[in-house]
Amino acid sequence: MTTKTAWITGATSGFGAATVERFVSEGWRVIASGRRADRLQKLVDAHGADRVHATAFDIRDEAALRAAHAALPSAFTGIDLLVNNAGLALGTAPAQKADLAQWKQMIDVNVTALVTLTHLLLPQLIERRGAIVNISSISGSYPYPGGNVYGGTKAFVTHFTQNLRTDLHGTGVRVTSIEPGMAETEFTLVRTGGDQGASDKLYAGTHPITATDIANTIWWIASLPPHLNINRIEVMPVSQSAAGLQVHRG
Ligand code: NDP
Ligand code: 8X3
Repeated sequence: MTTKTAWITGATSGFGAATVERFVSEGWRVIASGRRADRLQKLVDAHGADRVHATAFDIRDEAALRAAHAALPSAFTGIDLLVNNAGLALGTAPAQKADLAQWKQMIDVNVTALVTLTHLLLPQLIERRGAIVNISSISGSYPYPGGNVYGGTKAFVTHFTQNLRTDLHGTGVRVTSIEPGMAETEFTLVRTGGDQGASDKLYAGTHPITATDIANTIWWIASLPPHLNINRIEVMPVSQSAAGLQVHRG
């Protein structure tokens, strides 16, 4: 059987790191990207350079992204699956109190970098009848206080995914949006600027989604027979559900 290759962005932590483990354990080669080179190196040390190619760069830097692609070792150049996972939320303030720089950073990573890498890889994904899995979020479907631009970026990811699917009609390329709810990773630590207490408090007693749960979901989608496409999948912990609208009486 030919060894397949996945490019997994945001591989230094959370969903991305767990997905690297799952795909390597299934015999795939993985291109693992993220900014923290030390964490990527640990993946290489654990699995070997023939299985994991680590490439450390800031995904907002288009020149660095293109250079990373151009520098792929020959064994990793045939990419069968792109997992657009790198992303972040910054801040929980209402829009009127939010930091514009944080809004722009979320758009740069969650939207601009995602479409840039997708555009770069589309020709070979079409050639190989490959697949794209975009990590969106329930925040793209359900508004919540303080979700403002983060939810907006994920609504983009969800809809871009479905538009990609339409454009790729007939190519054999599979495209999926995964929309997870509350999952315990470094997500809230990042969102709160490093407040471990706030992160622990959010997840306490909730039995949230784990990174492994999402890695298993990505693996399930990727390992389905090639005539099946999961368009979108929303995943929540049992402890989370949608709540109603709000009314202000002045
Ligand atoms: P983590 O914070 O644990 O992981 C985020 C990953 O994104 C890290 O590997 C980080 O790498 C990478 N990343 C962030 N900014 C950049 C950048 N500028 N350049 C390169 N890589 C970057 O969070 P999760 O695993 O939870 O998040 C993964 C995805 O899942 C995100 O898109 C997130 O929005 C989404 N999501 C998360 C949910 C949750 O509740 N946890 C629920 C729904 C969706 P590094 O810092 O090393 O660069
Ligand atoms: C992360 C899920 O609900 O914290 O995308 O926005 S949520």
